[in-house]
Amino acid sequence: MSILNEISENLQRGKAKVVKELVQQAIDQGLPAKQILEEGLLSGMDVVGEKFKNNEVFVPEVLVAARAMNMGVALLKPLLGSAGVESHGKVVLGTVKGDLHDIGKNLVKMMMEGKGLEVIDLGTDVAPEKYVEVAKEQGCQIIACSSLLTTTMGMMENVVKEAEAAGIRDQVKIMVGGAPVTQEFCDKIGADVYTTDAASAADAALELCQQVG
Ligand code: B1M
Repeated sequence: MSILNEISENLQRGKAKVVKELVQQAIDQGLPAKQILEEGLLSGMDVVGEKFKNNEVFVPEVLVAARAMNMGVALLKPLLGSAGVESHGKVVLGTVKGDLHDIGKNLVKMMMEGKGLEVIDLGTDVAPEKYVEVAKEQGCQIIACSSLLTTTMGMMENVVKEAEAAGIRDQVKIMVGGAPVTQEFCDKIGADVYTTDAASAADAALELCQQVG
């Protein structure tokens, strides 16, 4: 098995220490950082994402795989910068104001990063103005909002309104998700994309960034 396959396989099994060692070996062998990232780490995370979507693996497996990916990425980060690898797009992500649930949001972040997107994570309890301020300052193509409470999901409509008021509504796509959120709700508040799970959110975000260019 090639070292890249080994990285991918071990990432899928959540073997963070082994992934770290293998990534270091691949670097020492002179493999390009971009290739190690794409054919080793991201390809492994893709498999995990698909399995998660199909209910073949669950949250704990995704979290350990993501931890393994992060350990590998940490070694590659300085090299990727110098190799001129650009991110596929920029997303500002957070759980809406009044809501402290972050497990799903963190999964969305990991899946998006697994697709090569740059994610600015504002954490939880994020005010509508904050998403918009950061999207504007950082030139994000996407604002992504998570909500787990029926009492806080309405905040997503305020994010849409705030983006309109700030004059950036035609420059950003607004993605929404979380257990109580539905396609109908997304349409009603004028957001752009609703997805049911983190892996689908990452697929949709990549597609949106590719459309925007
Ligand atoms: Co809370 N909580 N909680 N809670 N909690 C729920 C959500 C609840 C359904 C439990 C229940 O009553 N059955 C209920 C909400 C009821 C409602 O609104 N209808 C509830 C409540 C009421 C509360 C409190 C108000 C309880 C209280 O204090 N009285 C309180 C609120 C605090 C606050 O936020 N202000 C509270 C607190 C907490 C804890 C702090 C204890 C803890 C959160 C810890 C943390 O997140 N760090 C917690 C937990 C863990 C839960 C449950 C048990 C699990 C949520 C979770 O993480 N699921 C939950 C019950 C349940 O769901 N079984 C519950 C796993 C996670 C992977 O799923 O986040 O849905 P989820 O993410 C999914 C999708 O929704 C999607 O992707 C993920 C899967 O791939 N997704 C997106 C998420 N964001 C997305 C964004 C996207 C796309 C997809 O695009 C941008």
